[in-house]
Amino acid sequence: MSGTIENVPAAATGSVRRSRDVPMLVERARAGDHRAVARLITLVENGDELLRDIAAALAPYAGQAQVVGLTGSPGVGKSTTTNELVRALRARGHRVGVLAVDPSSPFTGGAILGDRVRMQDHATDPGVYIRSMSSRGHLGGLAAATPQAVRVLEGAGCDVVLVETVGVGQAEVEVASLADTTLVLLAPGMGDAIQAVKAGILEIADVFVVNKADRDGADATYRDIQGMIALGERGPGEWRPQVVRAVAARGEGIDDIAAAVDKHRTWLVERGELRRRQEARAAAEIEAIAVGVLRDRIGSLRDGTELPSLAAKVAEGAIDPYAAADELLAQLGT
Ligand SMILES: Nc1nc2c(ncn2[C@@H]2O[C@H](COP(=O)(O)OP(=O)(O)OP(=O)(O)O)[C@@H](O)[C@H]2O)c(=O)[nH]1
Ligand SMILES: [Mg+2]
Repeated sequence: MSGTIENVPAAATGSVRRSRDVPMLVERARAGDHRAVARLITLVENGDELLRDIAAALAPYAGQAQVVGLTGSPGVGKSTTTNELVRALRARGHRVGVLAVDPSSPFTGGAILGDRVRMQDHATDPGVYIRSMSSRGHLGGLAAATPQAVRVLEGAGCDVVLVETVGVGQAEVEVASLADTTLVLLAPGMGDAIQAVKAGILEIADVFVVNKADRDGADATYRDIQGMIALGERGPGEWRPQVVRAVAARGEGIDDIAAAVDKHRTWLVERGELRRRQEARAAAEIEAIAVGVLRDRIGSLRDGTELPSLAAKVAEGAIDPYAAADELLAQLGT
């Protein structure tokens, strides 16, 4: 596969300014030009005015990539596992995209560097795209930018897109909902199994990976999580989360992880659940975009007379804020 990937000079992709350049840029990305892919992701990340054209050009490729999310506490071994999964997927001849997403901190320079270093094995492989994203400078937030970045990688012909997210707060639940299959990584001795349940992670995990199985306490973690899964209620035919042990740092257990992902994939397809998840994601995307448009319009009314005059009426007690909001919405509809 890598033999068919051609290199296009930087100048050819660096000058995209107009709508009519977008289809060409997408074509280059599909041909395997890494710079074109990088440029597209930067444009969608920045909420560029070409975003609509890019989305339109990428639309026909929707749903063609398998999206796999990896989440878990800091340092649990997500990047190491991702790196090994990329190796396994490349051995099968797949083209692979990796998004390393850090929703927690605006200062992720270190983390990005760390990810890059650990995935250096694939740096020169033309069949692998690796991209880090942090919340810094994102218009509309990371939750808005990440699905579009996945679409770029999908449009670029990636068979599999791996999305690594640090498991802090609720952000990873949001980003994990991007994935067809979500892997939750745990490590022994971190109290992770308990925390997993608290953070609502149990609901989003399709596969649990007990990584660092070379460490003491791995068996206990494995038993804990199995116990919690056993307690969970599920109807007949519902997916029962798989639990896999791994020592990602030594490449052990990676085949088992890949097998669990395959098994889940088969279940998704057989149950019609894959399409259901894709549609749920599309609904969330549409909603987020529509809400964004509405917010912008309301913002523009701030500068006009409508919102300030309504605010004055509410402040002086002439009308209540609900009635004022109705008036504002009626104004938007026109
Ligand atoms: N002992 C042991 N160490 C591991 C294993 N897997 C990864 N590590 C080490 O754990 C550390 C963190 O690994 P990463 O892959 O960067 O973890 P991460 O979850 O991506 O970390 P963040 O992205 O910073 O949240 C590194 O020093 C790895 O070498 C393992 O199976 N066993
Ligand atoms: Mg990492």
